[in-house]
Amino acid sequence: MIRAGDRFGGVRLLLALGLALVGALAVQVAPAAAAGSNTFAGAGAISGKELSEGEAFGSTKTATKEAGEPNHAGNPGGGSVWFSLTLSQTQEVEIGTCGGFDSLLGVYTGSAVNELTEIAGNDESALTDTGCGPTDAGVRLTMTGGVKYMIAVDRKEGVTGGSFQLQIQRIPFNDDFADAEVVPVLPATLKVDNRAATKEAGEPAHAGYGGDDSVWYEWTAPKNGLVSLETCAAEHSNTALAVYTGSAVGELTEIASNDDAGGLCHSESELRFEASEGVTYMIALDGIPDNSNLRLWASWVLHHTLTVEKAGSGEGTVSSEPGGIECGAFCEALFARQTMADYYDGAARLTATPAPGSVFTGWSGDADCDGGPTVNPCAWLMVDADATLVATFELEEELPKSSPPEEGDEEQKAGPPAPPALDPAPPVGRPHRPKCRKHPQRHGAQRAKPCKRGKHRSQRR
Ligand SMILES: [Ca+2]
Ligand SMILES: [Ca+2]
Ligand SMILES: [Ca+2]
Ligand SMILES: [Ca+2]
Repeated sequence: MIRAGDRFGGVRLLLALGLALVGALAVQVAPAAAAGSNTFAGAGAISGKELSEGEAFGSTKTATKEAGEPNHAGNPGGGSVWFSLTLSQTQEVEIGTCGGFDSLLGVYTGSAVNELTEIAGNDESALTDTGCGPTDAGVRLTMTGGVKYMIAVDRKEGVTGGSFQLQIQRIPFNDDFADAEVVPVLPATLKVDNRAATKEAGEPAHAGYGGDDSVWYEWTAPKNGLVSLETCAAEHSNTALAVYTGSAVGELTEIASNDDAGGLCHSESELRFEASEGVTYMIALDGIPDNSNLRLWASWVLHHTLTVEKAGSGEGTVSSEPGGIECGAFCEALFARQTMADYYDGAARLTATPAPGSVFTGWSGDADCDGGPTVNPCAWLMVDADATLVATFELEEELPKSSPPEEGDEEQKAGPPAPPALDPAPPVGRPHRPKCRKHPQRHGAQRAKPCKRGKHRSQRR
């Protein structure tokens, strides 16, 4: 069945700088649920929506065969229904019928029913990605952009016809290892409809995953560094990821792989690997043929230096979790945003501890603390740069004292403004989190925890 793809509305803030490949393909084609026609001349035009959502329908029940009409798939048939399809660019596609009867399929070019050139025909489909039953018909062919193709669905001779769906899926350009899509620069979001992708002879099971709907990416590291790959934004998808070196699909060396990342990623995938300058990595993305809108997010794992400074009349220390900063003595450390959790929990947590007689009054500098400048500890939301965090400690005795106002003496009692009230520190392990977001890392505001999701589609089956 062709399924409506998951929709994504947001755009990752981080992509603004380095996004290179978003949707390598935008084939404007097919079906706003086009209806077939009994006559060749009235063929239902499949158009108006992306091919990935393509679906057309009709019924052969009362349809007839026209004078001069060819036998579809070599069978006399008797009740044909016609569609036309013109792609904007050349594309390999899979076309299949899905009905409750023994169907035939024919694809032609030509402008008259008695003057057609057969491009493809089929009776019983061996295709697994389209077609619903053993008597459904399906073909895989390359359609040339700008050419009008005529598609006939017929009922087999002597068979009672009925209603059917005509399913059209595009074959991803990077289905085969040899056609891997080159990823020129990180970070990148790689979008693909893998429903009609296939498994090649000799291709390994990625992360041990039994899927056979792989697409390939090729990326050459411009420098040494830690790289992150994840599909976690493609909600309700069961994916597998694997990274290899090697020049043939049957002779690969696995570098890293993951099937189910678990946690917030559910059955989607997430992995990291140490990339070496100049080495070409082959990345396989596999998944159940269930999502026309898979997305692979590839990025460097960010490492940035956080520098802590102290200000104010008081004394105190600042320490970090993970370790690295014990300021006074060590006021600078390198931190990595290692996991999905770091997107909203902060790359490091900085705790300010005032010395006796001093009070911590807040954070400043260009480091962004989750929850605001007075929450202690500070969960540092690393974005894409080194940052400085200033902890201010004031001597308790120098802080203005507040006293209850006396009646009729407001003006005299109005002293200097009171220091900012400290927000209560959140309990350890439960940092402040605003409302949830479906795709936190694609909103740039990396403070919100992803919303809880329901059971995965595959788990509901
Ligand atoms: Ca007909
Ligand atoms: Ca058939
Ligand atoms: Ca493949
Ligand atoms: Ca998985």
